[in-house]
Amino acid sequence: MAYGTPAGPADIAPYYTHIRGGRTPSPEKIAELAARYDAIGGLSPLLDITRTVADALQAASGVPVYMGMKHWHPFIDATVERMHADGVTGGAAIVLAPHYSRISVGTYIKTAKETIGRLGGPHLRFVESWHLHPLFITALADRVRAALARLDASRGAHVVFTAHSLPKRIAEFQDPYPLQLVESAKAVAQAAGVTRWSFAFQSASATGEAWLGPDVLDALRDLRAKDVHDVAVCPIGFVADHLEVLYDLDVEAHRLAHELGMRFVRTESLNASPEFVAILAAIARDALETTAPPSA
Ligand code: FEC
Repeated sequence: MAYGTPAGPADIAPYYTHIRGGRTPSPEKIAELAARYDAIGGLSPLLDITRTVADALQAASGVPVYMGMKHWHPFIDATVERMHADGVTGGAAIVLAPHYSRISVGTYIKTAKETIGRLGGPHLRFVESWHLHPLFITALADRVRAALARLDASRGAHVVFTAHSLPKRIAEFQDPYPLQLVESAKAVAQAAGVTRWSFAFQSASATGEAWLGPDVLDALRDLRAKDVHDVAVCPIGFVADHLEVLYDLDVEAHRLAHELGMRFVRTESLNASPEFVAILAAIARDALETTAPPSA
């Protein structure tokens, strides 16, 4: 399961409305979002990347792989319906986001479970988080090292790990999201032999409530004030190139770093790399091995 993305400009308004739980955004907000898609070439590559990952995983595992999206076609509920119609009785369900929050990964799972409840199957084993999977940590550590190699090591480069911000109210239900993010960042830094690193959130929405910080843009200003000139950003909360990586980091954060006189690089995303397919195959195998047989 993945986030979903508009398939064309006409989808932007209904997609945004779906993200907001059915509340239609103002024309100004829709225009702002359309401008961000324009700035990354018109569309996000997220759906294509996810489809390539699904096909590669199916080829590698020999098990049928279905793809369902949280906010656009093919929606998760339609995918579960298709699995049921195809006669699938059991399987593993993985969200392409490594860290669990009740209001992110939790809602993918809730949607799938509601559809399963309505149909009476298939029996799926849900993987809630995989943020410390050894193959994930190794793949990111390799990418951090490669990013640092593009900077001037003699100038004391700093790594900023980032993930999507969420409203601060998640603390009210002891959500594991912030802790899991720091656990991943710590493990990757250690595996890459990096000692100068920090964590920041990105992509907070202007919803009127407080969101988790520090924001990556403030983190960059802070580092510059501390005389850091070279920064590598690693979006540890995302697995693919999409709007939040290609715009919020590659355009917005990059532009700020440039204005501050800093050198800025971003780690390569896992996308449809063989390493990522291997990570998913390992997670799926573990989940399938522990799946209880479907009840008769
Ligand atoms: O490339 C694409 O077309 C899709 C990029 C995309 C990804 C993504 C991932 C996450 N989001 C998470 C939480 C929220 C919350 C709100 C929210 C709003 C948006 C908007 C767009 C958007 N998100 Fe997203 N998110 C992506 C795109 N996200 C577009 C609407 C415009 C805006 O606010 O910037 C606020 C909802 C509200 O207003 O009520 C909360 C989280 C993730 C990472 C985990 C995951 O992938 O599921 C958490 C990719």
